[in-house]
Order: sequence, then C-alpha cells, then structure tokens
Amino acid sequence: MISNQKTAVLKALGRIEGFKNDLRVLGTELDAVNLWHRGASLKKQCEQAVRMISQIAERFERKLVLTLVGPCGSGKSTLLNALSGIDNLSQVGHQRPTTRNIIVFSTNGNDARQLAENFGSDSAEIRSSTAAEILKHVLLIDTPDTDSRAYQKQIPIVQKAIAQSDMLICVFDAENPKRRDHVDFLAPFVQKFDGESLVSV
Ligand SMILES: Nc1nc2c(ncn2[C@@H]2O[C@H](COP(=O)(O)OP(=O)(O)OP(=O)(O)O)[C@@H](O)[C@H]2O)c(=O)[nH]1
Ligand SMILES: [Mg+2]
Repeated sequence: MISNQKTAVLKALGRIEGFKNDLRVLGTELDAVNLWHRGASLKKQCEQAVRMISQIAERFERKLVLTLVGPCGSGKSTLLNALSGIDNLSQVGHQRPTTRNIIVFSTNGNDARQLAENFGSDSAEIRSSTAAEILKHVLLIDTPDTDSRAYQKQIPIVQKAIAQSDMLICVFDAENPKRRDHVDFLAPFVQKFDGESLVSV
C-alpha cells in the first residue's frame, strides 16, 4: 500500500516536471519571437504557470497540515488526543481557555519547527511524539479558541493557522446554545475549504 502510494507520488512528480519543462521550452520559443506583440504577455503567463505548478510539487513533498478550530471548551484538544491515540498530547482542562497558543504536533521536531516559525516564537509551541501513528503523515495543529476573554490576541494566530492548513476540523459543542453564533463567526475564515478538506464535528 505504502509502496503503491510512493510510486503514485513519484509518477505525479514526474508528470509535473514534464509540464514545467514544456512551459520552459515554450517560454524560450517566445523569446525568439520577441517582436510578436502577444509574445511578452504569453511569456509572463508561462512563468506564472511554472510557479503554480512548482507549488503543487512542494505540497506533494510535505506532510498534510490538519488543524482543529472551534469555540472555547468545545473539545478541540480532547479530539486531537483521541485522533493521535495519546491521552496527554495536548493539554485538556476545565480552566478556560486551556489552549492559549498554536501547538504543532509531529513525529519529529523538524517538520513542526518549520511550520511553527511562521507564527513567531511567542505564539507557537512544538510537541513531538514518535508514538502517534497519525503523525507519520500529518502535522496536527491545536488552536486556541476565538470567543473567550483572550479572543483579541488569539483570533489573528488562529487565522494564520487556518491560512497554512490543508484541512480543517471545526469542533462545536452540540449542547452550547451559542453554537449557531460560533458557526457563523467561523464561516468567513474557512471559506477556502470545502468538500473533504472541511470537517465539522
Ligand atoms: N461530554 C463531553 N465532554 C467533552 C467532550 N470533549 C471534550 N469534553 C470535555 O470538555 C472539556 C473541554 O475540553 P478541551 O478539549 O480542553 O476543549 P478545548 O476546545 O481544547 O478548549 P480550549 O483549549 O479552552 O479552547 C474537558 O473537560 C473535556 O473533558 C465530549 O465529546 N463530550
Ligand atoms: Mg484546547
């Protein structure tokens, strides 16, 4: 299964390189006809397409970033622990808010460090565990809430985490009468996610 997956990734990366090469050749051919008035804008489009395709290739080579978001005390950290199979990976508690920083979980610190650097050292913490099976392929991010008394400090870092995620899990407490408000509040932040990349719990 894993080796099939690796073969598929290698094939996809090979095709991506092929597309990039075709576009570069086209760009060089356009250089040769620089008196043609549409050539310059087509050349720019080729360069833009090469950049976009390179970004796709980078995504193949890194782990999936899976982020949990939601209101205070809805159970984000509890769910993260359940997904990873380790009880105390993220601190859970009655004190609200419990999670006050972005917390990046990974098998080894290096993957997490790269991601955490984007948040600045006072907003992100890194935790590693080789025991969590899911972390082999995924970087898990636990976020602070966006509705407790610390929300003004926390909303910008949650937004940053969302911007860097491939997939979001939005956690709501079904018994909380303000659940609808929380859903409406999060809606604009999560717009770029749909289908399988947005899960509501
Ligand atoms: N009944 C019930 N309680 C839960 C569930 N998930 C979490 N809890 C409890 O709810 C409380 C809050 O859980 P946390 O996982 O700390 O919630 P959180 O969303 O991470 O909270 P903050 O970090 O403060 O934003 C804890 O006491 C959990 O034991 C659940 O599915 N059902
Ligand atoms: Mg928490």
